Order: sequence, then structure tokens, then C-alpha cells
Amino acid sequence: MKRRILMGTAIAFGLGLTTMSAMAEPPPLAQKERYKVGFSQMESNNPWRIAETKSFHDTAEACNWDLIATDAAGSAAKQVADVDSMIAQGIDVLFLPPREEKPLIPAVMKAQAAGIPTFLVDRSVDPNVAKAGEHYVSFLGSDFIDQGKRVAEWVIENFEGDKGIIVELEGTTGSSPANDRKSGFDDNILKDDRFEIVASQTGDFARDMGRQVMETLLQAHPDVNIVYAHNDEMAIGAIQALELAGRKPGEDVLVVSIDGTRDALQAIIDGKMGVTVESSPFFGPLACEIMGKYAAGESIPPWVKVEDRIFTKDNAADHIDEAY
Ligand code: GYE
Repeated sequence: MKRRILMGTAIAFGLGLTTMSAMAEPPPLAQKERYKVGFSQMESNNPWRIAETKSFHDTAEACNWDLIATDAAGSAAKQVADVDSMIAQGIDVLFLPPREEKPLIPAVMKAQAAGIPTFLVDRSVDPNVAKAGEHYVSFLGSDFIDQGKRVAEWVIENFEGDKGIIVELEGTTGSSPANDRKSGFDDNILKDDRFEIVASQTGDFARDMGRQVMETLLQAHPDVNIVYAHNDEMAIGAIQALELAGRKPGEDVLVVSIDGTRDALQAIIDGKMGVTVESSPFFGPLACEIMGKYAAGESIPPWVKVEDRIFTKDNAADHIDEAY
């Protein structure tokens, strides 16, 4: 008898789950005076990440948050564990920049199962597995394909040589900005047959690795005259490698990238870098606004797109004081 009841429960529970997953939707957020907010940072090895974390801390007071912020130190596995620990601490809402597209999906799913609404910030997850409006509420961030496209268009317009020999420094393998900044750039630059990409390798979005990879690639491709880096940190690393090899960035090599850090704007002012398309790290205020709307029952689009500016020698000096 007891066994039968248990079995019945199991069947009903199983059915419940099937119906639930067919109509998956992100958990709601109650309207409250004060929220316990989780922010799971992936690493803190560059000024962009530090500016983003600071933006969340700066927002906490204005937005009435008790903020729990963690740092996964560059490990996707630790980032998943950090989210687990935040769930155990009873956060009301999760802001997650997933280091890589696939390994962070379990974190999104676990938060959903625990009834915690998740907003992805700055990077996304694989859209074939986890979906906005179902497993998480929304992705707040830039259009990375467009960023890569805008760099390509700028190079097509401003490169003065006959033949552009390009080395590409990719971001973290398996991350959404690395995937999309590559396709956005490659698809557009290769429409112009003056250009050839002779090497494309990851520098993990890090300055030091960008420098090391550039050193190696320079030996194999001494004729390179354009470097496209997926972020400013790797661009600065590449500039160091070029200078060490006796090259003159800005004169015999055009260096272009994405972000808008202080060092990149300074490199543009100094004539060593051509362009950086903005990718803003200041997500705190947007996070506060969108979470408030969600709690108030407003419908949130699956992608809250951030508009990006472009920095060149024409405006870098006007913006360096607000850079990070
Ligand atoms: O460009 C880079 C950072 O995910 C948009 O990650 C972000 C990128 C940003 O480490 O500097």
C-alpha cells in the first residue's frame, strides 16, 4: 500500500516535471525593499573585469542590495561552484557573466531549479541549450558580432597599404565574445580581397598571453601589418611584443581592438593603436533598472542590447578621463 502511494507520487511528480519543462519560464522576482543579490565574477585579471565588479558594488547602495560578489579566478568550474554557494546563501536574484558558453549552463539551470531568476550580464551561454525567457530572464550586453564588423569596416576604410596581412588574437576559447567578435570581423574583412588572415590564436583576453602569442606569431609571420585583438588588454600585450621586436605599432603595424580601456585610449592618443570599439563594463545601473522592471511585472526582452561607441584619434582624448 505504502509502496503504491509512493509510486503514484513519483508518477505525478514526473508528469509535473514534464509539463514544467515544456513551459519553462524564469522564476518571478518578488517586489521587496531590499534584495540579496548575487554577482558571480569570472576573473579579476584585467581592468575591464575590475571596473565591472566595482560597478556592481557602486550600485548596491543606490539600489538597496545586499551584494554577494564572488571571483572565480578564471575557472569555469569554480564559477559554477560559486553560484552553488550563492544559491545556498539564499540570494533573491543572480547576475552572471558566464566565462564560457557551455560550462556555465549548469549554473543557470540550478538557479532556475532553486527559484532564483538569473540575468546574464556581459557574456552569454549557448542559445541552443539555455534560452532567455525560459531558463534565464534576459541577456544584458553588447552585440559582439557588430563590434567585430565595425572594427573590420574601420580597417577597410583606414588601412593605407596594398595588402593587409592580419594576425588575430582571439578571446577566451568557447566564450560568446570570442566566438562572435571573430565571425563579425572575419566575415566582413574577407569581403575585401586586399586582406588575408594569416593566423588566429587565443590569447584568453589577457595582456600577458596576448604578448606571448604575438611574440610567437611574429616569428612565423614577420610580414604582419595588421593586428586585430578581441580586447584591449591583448592589443596592449601585442604592442609590447611588436616594440620588443623592433616594429613600430601605428606606423608599420595597424593595431585595432575592442573595449575602450584607459590604456587603449592612451595608445590611440600616442598613435600606437588605430581604433577600439566600445564594450562597456558598467552594468550595475542597468542591472538595477531591469531587475526593478522585472519585479514590477514588466516583460523584459530576451536581449537588452547595450549601444557601443567607437574611439579613434578624433575623440580618444575627450573620453580618457571617464575610462577605466
Ligand atoms: O571585452 C574583455 C573581458 O565579456 C565583453 O571580457 C566581455 C569581455 C571584454 O575580459 O575585456
